[in-house]
Amino acid sequence: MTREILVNAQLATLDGPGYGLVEAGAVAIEGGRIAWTGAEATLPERFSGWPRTDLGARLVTPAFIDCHTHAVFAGDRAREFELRLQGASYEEIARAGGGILSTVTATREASEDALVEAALPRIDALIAEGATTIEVKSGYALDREGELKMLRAARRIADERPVRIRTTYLGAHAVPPEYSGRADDYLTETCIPALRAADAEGLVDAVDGFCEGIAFSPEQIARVFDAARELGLPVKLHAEQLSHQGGTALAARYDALSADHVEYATAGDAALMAASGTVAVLLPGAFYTLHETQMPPVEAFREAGVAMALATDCNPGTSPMTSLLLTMNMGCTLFRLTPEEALRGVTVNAARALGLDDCGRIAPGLRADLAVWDVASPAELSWRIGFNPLHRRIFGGSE
Ligand code: DI6
Ligand code: FE
Repeated sequence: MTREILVNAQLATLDGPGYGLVEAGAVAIEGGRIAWTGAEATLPERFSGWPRTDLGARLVTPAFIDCHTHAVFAGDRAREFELRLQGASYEEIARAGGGILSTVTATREASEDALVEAALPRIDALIAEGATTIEVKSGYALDREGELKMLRAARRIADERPVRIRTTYLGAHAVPPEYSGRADDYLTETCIPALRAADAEGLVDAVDGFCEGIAFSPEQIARVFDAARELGLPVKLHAEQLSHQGGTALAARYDALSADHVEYATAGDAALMAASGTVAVLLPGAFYTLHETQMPPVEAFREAGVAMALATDCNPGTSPMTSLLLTMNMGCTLFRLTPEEALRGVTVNAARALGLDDCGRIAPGLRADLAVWDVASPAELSWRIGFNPLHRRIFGGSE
Protein backbone atom coordinates (compact mmCIF):
# COMPACT_ATOMS: atom_id res chain seq x y z
CA MET A 1 0.00 0.00 0.00
CA THR A 2 1.41 3.43 -0.94
CA ARG A 3 2.40 5.50 2.04
CA GLU A 4 3.48 9.13 2.19
CA ILE A 5 3.67 11.81 4.85
CA LEU A 6 3.38 15.44 3.82
CA VAL A 7 5.29 17.59 6.32
CA ASN A 8 6.13 21.27 6.80
CA ALA A 9 2.70 22.26 5.50
CA GLN A 10 0.15 24.89 6.44
CA LEU A 11 -3.13 23.00 6.51
CA ALA A 12 -6.57 24.47 5.89
CA THR A 13 -8.52 21.37 6.91
CA LEU A 14 -12.02 22.89 6.62
CA ASP A 15 -12.86 20.35 9.30
CA GLY A 16 -14.94 22.26 11.83
CA PRO A 17 -15.52 26.02 11.90
CA GLY A 18 -13.35 28.48 9.97
CA TYR A 19 -10.43 27.39 7.85
CA GLY A 20 -9.36 24.79 10.42
CA LEU A 21 -5.78 26.06 10.14
CA VAL A 22 -2.86 23.96 11.35
CA GLU A 23 0.58 25.61 11.14
CA ALA A 24 3.58 23.28 10.69
CA GLY A 25 1.14 20.50 9.92
CA ALA A 26 1.46 17.00 8.55
CA VAL A 27 -0.82 14.64 6.62
CA ALA A 28 -0.17 10.89 6.52
CA ILE A 29 -1.60 9.13 3.47
CA GLU A 30 -2.04 5.38 3.15
CA GLY A 31 -3.86 3.44 0.46
CA GLY A 32 -5.49 6.53 -0.99
CA ARG A 33 -6.93 7.69 2.33
CA ILE A 34 -5.86 10.16 4.98
CA ALA A 35 -4.43 8.07 7.83
CA TRP A 36 -3.60 10.94 10.18
CA THR A 37 -3.41 14.73 10.23
CA GLY A 38 -2.33 17.30 12.78
CA ALA A 39 0.67 19.32 13.95
CA GLU A 40 3.92 17.72 12.78
CA ALA A 41 5.32 17.92 16.30
CA THR A 42 2.60 15.52 17.47
CA LEU A 43 3.03 12.96 14.66
CA PRO A 44 2.67 9.52 16.32
CA GLU A 45 5.66 7.20 16.54
CA ARG A 46 4.14 4.60 14.19
CA PHE A 47 4.71 6.91 11.19
CA SER A 48 8.44 7.30 11.86
CA GLY A 49 9.68 5.11 8.99
CA TRP A 50 7.31 6.45 6.31
CA PRO A 51 8.59 8.40 3.27
CA ARG A 52 8.29 12.15 3.84
CA THR A 53 7.70 15.04 1.48
CA ASP A 54 8.67 18.50 2.72
CA LEU A 55 6.16 21.01 1.36
CA GLY A 56 8.22 24.10 2.23
CA ALA A 57 5.43 25.67 4.33
CA ARG A 58 3.02 25.64 1.38
CA LEU A 59 -0.74 25.65 1.94
CA VAL A 60 -2.62 22.35 1.71
CA THR A 61 -6.39 22.38 1.22
CA PRO A 62 -8.89 19.68 0.37
CA ALA A 63 -8.87 19.23 -3.41
CA PHE A 64 -11.52 21.27 -5.19
CA ILE A 65 -14.96 19.96 -6.07
CA ASP A 66 -16.98 21.48 -8.92
CA CYS A 67 -20.51 20.55 -7.85
CA HIS A 68 -22.44 22.05 -10.82
CA THR A 69 -21.29 21.74 -14.44
CA HIS A 70 -22.74 21.09 -17.86
CA ALA A 71 -19.25 20.18 -19.13
CA VAL A 72 -20.51 17.64 -21.70
CA PHE A 73 -21.93 19.45 -24.73
CA ALA A 74 -21.20 19.98 -28.42
CA GLY A 75 -20.82 23.19 -30.39
CA ASP A 76 -20.38 26.68 -29.01
CA ARG A 77 -22.55 29.74 -28.38
CA ALA A 78 -20.21 32.53 -29.41
CA ARG A 79 -22.85 33.87 -31.85
CA GLU A 80 -25.39 34.13 -29.04
CA PHE A 81 -22.79 35.99 -26.99
CA GLU A 82 -22.56 38.52 -29.82
CA LEU A 83 -26.37 38.81 -30.02
CA ARG A 84 -26.65 39.48 -26.31
CA LEU A 85 -24.07 42.22 -26.60
CA GLN A 86 -26.22 43.73 -29.34
CA GLY A 87 -29.11 43.90 -26.88
CA ALA A 88 -31.01 40.58 -27.07
CA SER A 89 -31.77 39.05 -23.67
CA TYR A 90 -31.06 35.42 -22.70
CA GLU A 91 -34.80 34.77 -22.41
CA GLU A 92 -35.59 36.33 -25.81
CA ILE A 93 -32.96 34.18 -27.48
CA ALA A 94 -34.33 31.08 -25.73
CA ARG A 95 -37.92 31.83 -26.77
CA ALA A 96 -36.76 32.32 -30.38
CA GLY A 97 -35.37 28.76 -30.40
CA GLY A 98 -31.73 29.68 -29.73
CA GLY A 99 -30.02 29.34 -26.38
CA ILE A 100 -30.18 25.89 -24.82
CA LEU A 101 -31.95 24.52 -27.92
CA SER A 102 -29.05 25.44 -30.22
CA THR A 103 -26.76 23.35 -28.02
CA VAL A 104 -29.38 20.58 -28.13
CA THR A 105 -29.15 20.44 -31.95
CA ALA A 106 -25.34 20.18 -31.83
CA THR A 107 -25.33 17.65 -28.99
CA ARG A 108 -27.90 15.38 -30.66
CA GLU A 109 -25.68 15.24 -33.75
CA ALA A 110 -22.47 14.47 -31.83
CA SER A 111 -21.28 10.92 -31.15
CA GLU A 112 -20.49 9.75 -27.63
CA ASP A 113 -16.79 9.78 -28.54
CA ALA A 114 -17.03 13.34 -29.82
CA LEU A 115 -18.73 14.45 -26.60
CA VAL A 116 -15.95 12.91 -24.50
CA GLU A 117 -13.28 14.55 -26.69
CA ALA A 118 -14.97 17.94 -26.44
CA ALA A 119 -15.35 17.69 -22.66
CA LEU A 120 -11.76 16.69 -21.86
CA PRO A 121 -10.14 20.13 -22.32
CA ARG A 122 -12.77 21.61 -19.96
CA ILE A 123 -12.11 18.89 -17.41
CA ASP A 124 -8.34 19.36 -17.83
CA ALA A 125 -8.69 23.06 -17.03
CA LEU A 126 -10.53 22.22 -13.80
CA ILE A 127 -7.98 19.52 -12.88
CA ALA A 128 -5.13 21.99 -13.48
CA GLU A 129 -6.56 24.10 -10.66
CA GLY A 130 -6.78 21.23 -8.19
CA ALA A 131 -10.22 19.74 -8.83
CA THR A 132 -10.60 16.01 -8.17
CA THR A 133 -14.40 15.65 -8.14
CA ILE A 134 -16.60 17.12 -10.88
CA GLU A 135 -20.34 16.88 -11.30
CA VAL A 136 -21.59 16.69 -14.90
CA LYS A 137 -25.22 17.07 -15.98
CA SER A 138 -27.08 15.76 -18.99
CA GLY A 139 -29.83 17.97 -20.45
CA TYR A 140 -28.57 18.96 -23.89
CA ALA A 141 -30.14 16.10 -25.85
CA LEU A 142 -33.65 15.93 -24.39
CA ASP A 143 -34.40 12.62 -26.05
CA ARG A 144 -33.93 9.20 -24.58
CA GLU A 145 -30.89 7.98 -26.51
CA GLY A 146 -29.22 11.37 -26.44
CA GLU A 147 -29.55 11.80 -22.69
CA LEU A 148 -28.11 8.32 -22.15
CA LYS A 149 -25.29 9.18 -24.57
CA MET A 150 -24.45 12.31 -22.57
CA LEU A 151 -24.38 10.42 -19.27
CA ARG A 152 -22.23 7.64 -20.72
CA ALA A 153 -19.84 10.26 -22.10
CA ALA A 154 -19.69 11.92 -18.67
CA ARG A 155 -18.91 8.62 -16.95
CA ARG A 156 -16.18 7.87 -19.50
CA ILE A 157 -14.29 11.01 -18.51
CA ALA A 158 -13.22 9.15 -15.36
CA ASP A 159 -11.56 6.47 -17.54
CA GLU A 160 -9.63 9.12 -19.43
CA ARG A 161 -8.49 11.31 -16.55
CA PRO A 162 -7.64 10.92 -12.82
CA VAL A 163 -10.87 12.49 -11.59
CA ARG A 164 -14.11 11.45 -9.92
CA ILE A 165 -17.24 12.22 -11.94
CA ARG A 166 -20.73 12.47 -10.44
CA THR A 167 -23.50 12.40 -13.01
CA THR A 168 -26.79 14.26 -12.76
CA TYR A 169 -29.79 13.60 -14.98
CA LEU A 170 -31.17 16.93 -16.24
CA GLY A 171 -33.81 15.80 -18.73
CA ALA A 172 -36.05 18.60 -17.45
CA HIS A 173 -33.69 21.30 -18.70
CA ALA A 174 -35.80 22.63 -21.59
CA VAL A 175 -38.76 21.54 -23.67
CA PRO A 176 -37.36 20.13 -26.95
CA PRO A 177 -38.72 21.55 -30.24
CA GLU A 178 -40.75 18.44 -31.10
CA TYR A 179 -42.73 18.97 -27.88
CA SER A 180 -43.06 22.74 -28.18
CA GLY A 181 -46.05 23.86 -26.07
CA ARG A 182 -46.47 20.32 -24.68
CA ALA A 183 -44.14 20.27 -21.70
CA ASP A 184 -46.22 17.74 -19.77
CA ASP A 185 -46.24 15.32 -22.70
CA TYR A 186 -42.45 15.64 -22.89
CA LEU A 187 -42.19 14.70 -19.22
CA THR A 188 -44.59 11.75 -19.54
CA GLU A 189 -43.37 10.30 -22.81
CA THR A 190 -39.66 11.08 -22.81
CA CYS A 191 -38.10 12.75 -19.79
CA ILE A 192 -39.33 10.41 -17.05
CA PRO A 193 -38.97 7.14 -19.06
CA ALA A 194 -35.43 8.22 -20.05
CA LEU A 195 -34.63 8.82 -16.37
CA ARG A 196 -35.75 5.28 -15.56
CA ALA A 197 -33.66 3.88 -18.44
CA ALA A 198 -30.59 5.85 -17.37
CA ASP A 199 -30.99 4.70 -13.78
CA ALA A 200 -31.37 1.08 -14.89
CA GLU A 201 -27.97 1.45 -16.58
CA GLY A 202 -26.47 2.87 -13.39
CA LEU A 203 -25.80 6.22 -15.03
CA VAL A 204 -27.47 8.55 -12.52
CA ASP A 205 -26.20 9.85 -9.18
CA ALA A 206 -28.80 12.63 -8.82
CA VAL A 207 -31.73 14.24 -10.65
CA ASP A 208 -31.96 17.95 -11.50
CA GLY A 209 -34.39 20.26 -13.31
CA PHE A 210 -34.68 23.85 -14.52
CA CYS A 211 -37.58 25.54 -12.75
CA GLU A 212 -38.12 28.78 -14.65
CA GLY A 213 -40.62 30.66 -16.82
CA ILE A 214 -38.70 29.54 -19.94
CA ALA A 215 -38.48 25.93 -18.73
CA PHE A 216 -40.64 23.98 -16.21
CA SER A 217 -43.09 24.99 -13.47
CA PRO A 218 -42.78 23.74 -9.88
CA GLU A 219 -45.72 21.36 -10.53
CA GLN A 220 -43.93 19.88 -13.54
CA ILE A 221 -40.63 19.56 -11.66
CA ALA A 222 -42.52 17.79 -8.85
CA ARG A 223 -43.47 15.06 -11.32
CA VAL A 224 -39.79 14.50 -12.14
CA PHE A 225 -38.88 14.55 -8.45
CA ASP A 226 -41.59 11.95 -7.72
CA ALA A 227 -40.01 9.68 -10.33
CA ALA A 228 -36.58 10.27 -8.76
CA ARG A 229 -37.94 9.45 -5.33
CA GLU A 230 -39.40 6.17 -6.63
CA LEU A 231 -35.92 5.25 -7.86
CA GLY A 232 -34.31 6.31 -4.58
CA LEU A 233 -32.30 9.07 -6.27
CA PRO A 234 -31.51 12.41 -4.58
CA VAL A 235 -32.65 15.62 -6.27
CA LYS A 236 -31.32 19.13 -6.83
CA LEU A 237 -32.77 22.06 -8.74
CA HIS A 238 -31.92 25.11 -10.86
CA ALA A 239 -34.18 27.46 -8.92
CA GLU A 240 -35.00 31.18 -8.84
CA GLN A 241 -32.28 32.06 -11.37
CA LEU A 242 -34.15 34.61 -13.49
CA SER A 243 -37.36 35.03 -11.48
CA HIS A 244 -39.06 33.72 -8.34
CA GLN A 245 -41.07 30.61 -9.26
CA GLY A 246 -41.15 28.70 -5.97
CA GLY A 247 -38.55 26.13 -7.02
CA THR A 248 -36.51 26.53 -3.86
CA ALA A 249 -39.47 25.73 -1.62
CA LEU A 250 -40.23 22.73 -3.81
CA ALA A 251 -36.61 21.55 -3.59
CA ALA A 252 -36.69 21.88 0.19
CA ARG A 253 -39.93 19.88 0.31
CA TYR A 254 -38.14 17.02 -1.46
CA ASP A 255 -35.08 17.32 0.84
CA ALA A 256 -32.99 18.31 -2.17
CA LEU A 257 -29.22 18.13 -1.89
CA SER A 258 -29.03 21.63 -3.33
CA ALA A 259 -30.91 24.53 -4.86
CA ASP A 260 -28.71 26.22 -7.44
CA HIS A 261 -28.43 29.84 -8.66
CA VAL A 262 -31.10 31.08 -6.18
CA GLU A 263 -30.60 34.78 -6.97
CA TYR A 264 -34.34 35.43 -6.51
CA ALA A 265 -34.71 33.27 -3.38
CA THR A 266 -36.17 35.00 -0.31
CA ALA A 267 -35.45 34.88 3.41
CA GLY A 268 -38.46 32.54 3.68
CA ASP A 269 -36.85 30.22 1.13
CA ALA A 270 -33.62 30.33 3.13
CA ALA A 271 -35.46 29.17 6.25
CA LEU A 272 -36.98 26.22 4.34
CA MET A 273 -33.57 25.28 2.93
CA ALA A 274 -31.98 25.41 6.37
CA ALA A 275 -34.68 23.08 7.71
CA SER A 276 -34.17 20.53 4.92
CA GLY A 277 -30.36 20.82 4.91
CA THR A 278 -30.43 21.93 1.27
CA VAL A 279 -27.18 23.59 0.14
CA ALA A 280 -27.36 26.90 -1.80
CA VAL A 281 -25.08 26.48 -4.82
CA LEU A 282 -24.09 29.96 -6.00
CA LEU A 283 -23.01 30.34 -9.62
CA PRO A 284 -21.36 33.73 -10.10
CA GLY A 285 -20.19 32.88 -13.62
CA ALA A 286 -23.79 32.85 -14.88
CA PHE A 287 -24.66 36.00 -12.92
CA TYR A 288 -21.65 37.72 -14.50
CA THR A 289 -22.24 36.48 -18.05
CA LEU A 290 -25.91 37.50 -18.03
CA HIS A 291 -25.16 40.92 -16.48
CA GLU A 292 -27.59 40.03 -13.70
CA THR A 293 -28.14 42.53 -10.92
CA GLN A 294 -30.29 40.49 -8.52
CA MET A 295 -27.88 39.18 -5.87
CA PRO A 296 -28.52 35.87 -4.11
CA PRO A 297 -29.66 36.50 -0.51
CA VAL A 298 -26.28 35.69 1.03
CA GLU A 299 -27.00 37.43 4.32
CA ALA A 300 -30.28 35.50 4.70
CA PHE A 301 -28.43 32.24 3.98
CA ARG A 302 -25.86 33.12 6.66
CA GLU A 303 -28.52 34.03 9.21
CA ALA A 304 -30.55 30.89 8.54
CA GLY A 305 -27.44 28.68 8.57
CA VAL A 306 -27.76 27.52 4.95
CA ALA A 307 -24.47 26.02 3.68
CA MET A 308 -23.27 27.84 0.55
CA ALA A 309 -21.31 26.15 -2.24
CA LEU A 310 -19.74 27.73 -5.32
CA ALA A 311 -19.47 26.12 -8.75
CA THR A 312 -18.52 27.06 -12.31
CA ASP A 313 -21.88 26.11 -13.94
CA CYS A 314 -19.55 25.38 -16.90
CA ASN A 315 -21.92 25.56 -19.88
CA PRO A 316 -21.78 27.12 -23.36
CA GLY A 317 -24.60 29.62 -22.82
CA THR A 318 -24.53 31.35 -19.48
CA SER A 319 -21.18 30.43 -17.97
CA PRO A 320 -18.47 29.37 -20.42
CA MET A 321 -16.09 29.10 -17.47
CA THR A 322 -13.70 26.36 -16.42
CA SER A 323 -12.00 27.95 -13.42
CA LEU A 324 -12.93 27.37 -9.79
CA LEU A 325 -10.30 29.92 -8.70
CA LEU A 326 -12.05 32.58 -10.80
CA THR A 327 -15.39 31.35 -9.42
CA MET A 328 -14.07 31.95 -5.89
CA ASN A 329 -12.90 35.43 -6.81
CA MET A 330 -16.27 36.22 -8.38
CA GLY A 331 -18.09 34.78 -5.37
CA CYS A 332 -16.22 37.24 -3.17
CA THR A 333 -16.30 40.28 -5.44
CA LEU A 334 -19.79 39.89 -6.94
CA PHE A 335 -21.64 38.16 -4.07
CA ARG A 336 -19.56 39.48 -1.16
CA LEU A 337 -18.67 36.07 0.19
CA THR A 338 -15.67 35.99 2.47
CA PRO A 339 -12.60 34.12 1.15
CA GLU A 340 -13.29 31.55 3.85
CA GLU A 341 -16.84 31.03 2.55
CA ALA A 342 -15.46 30.81 -0.99
CA LEU A 343 -13.02 28.06 0.01
CA ARG A 344 -15.73 26.19 1.93
CA GLY A 345 -17.88 26.61 -1.18
CA VAL A 346 -15.55 24.60 -3.43
CA THR A 347 -14.64 21.96 -0.81
CA VAL A 348 -16.74 20.93 2.18
CA ASN A 349 -20.02 22.50 1.04
CA ALA A 350 -19.56 21.35 -2.55
CA ALA A 351 -19.20 17.79 -1.23
CA ARG A 352 -22.48 18.22 0.66
CA ALA A 353 -24.20 19.52 -2.47
CA LEU A 354 -23.26 16.20 -4.11
CA GLY A 355 -24.22 14.08 -1.10
CA LEU A 356 -20.59 13.00 -0.59
CA ASP A 357 -19.11 12.57 2.88
CA ASP A 358 -15.73 11.09 1.96
CA CYS A 359 -14.10 14.25 0.58
CA GLY A 360 -14.05 18.05 0.93
CA ARG A 361 -12.17 18.14 4.24
CA ILE A 362 -8.77 17.04 5.53
CA ALA A 363 -9.60 14.47 8.18
CA PRO A 364 -8.62 10.87 8.97
CA GLY A 365 -10.51 8.26 6.96
CA LEU A 366 -11.42 10.58 4.09
CA ARG A 367 -10.07 10.23 0.57
CA ALA A 368 -6.59 11.71 0.15
CA ASP A 369 -7.83 14.29 -2.36
CA LEU A 370 -5.63 17.30 -1.66
CA ALA A 371 -4.32 20.45 -3.30
CA VAL A 372 -0.94 22.00 -2.45
CA TRP A 373 -0.66 25.72 -3.22
CA ASP A 374 2.20 28.17 -3.60
CA VAL A 375 0.49 30.76 -1.41
CA ALA A 376 1.06 32.18 2.06
CA SER A 377 -2.58 32.21 3.20
CA PRO A 378 -5.91 30.71 2.11
CA ALA A 379 -7.39 34.13 1.26
CA GLU A 380 -4.85 34.38 -1.58
CA LEU A 381 -6.77 31.71 -3.48
CA SER A 382 -9.76 34.06 -3.84
CA TRP A 383 -7.78 37.27 -4.08
CA ARG A 384 -5.91 36.84 -7.34
CA ILE A 385 -7.56 36.98 -10.77
CA GLY A 386 -6.44 34.69 -13.58
CA PHE A 387 -3.45 33.25 -11.72
CA ASN A 388 -3.04 29.60 -10.83
CA PRO A 389 -0.78 28.92 -7.83
CA LEU A 390 -1.33 25.12 -7.76
CA HIS A 391 1.89 23.31 -6.80
CA ARG A 392 0.60 19.74 -6.67
CA ARG A 393 -2.71 17.90 -6.85
CA ILE A 394 -3.19 14.61 -5.02
CA PHE A 395 -6.07 12.38 -6.18
CA GLY A 396 -6.77 9.37 -3.98
CA GLY A 397 -3.21 9.53 -2.66
CA SER A 398 -1.55 9.71 -6.11
CA GLU A 399 -0.59 12.47 -8.53
N1 DI6 B 1 -29.26 27.40 -16.07
C1 DI6 B 1 -28.05 27.67 -16.53
O1 DI6 B 1 -27.34 28.53 -16.12
C2 DI6 B 1 -27.72 26.73 -17.59
N2 DI6 B 1 -28.85 25.86 -17.56
C3 DI6 B 1 -29.71 26.30 -16.69
O2 DI6 B 1 -30.76 25.76 -16.48
C4 DI6 B 1 -27.63 27.41 -18.92
C5 DI6 B 1 -27.71 26.46 -20.04
C6 DI6 B 1 -27.53 27.10 -21.39
O3 DI6 B 1 -27.84 28.28 -21.61
O4 DI6 B 1 -27.04 26.36 -22.26
FE1 FE C 1 -26.62 25.07 -14.59
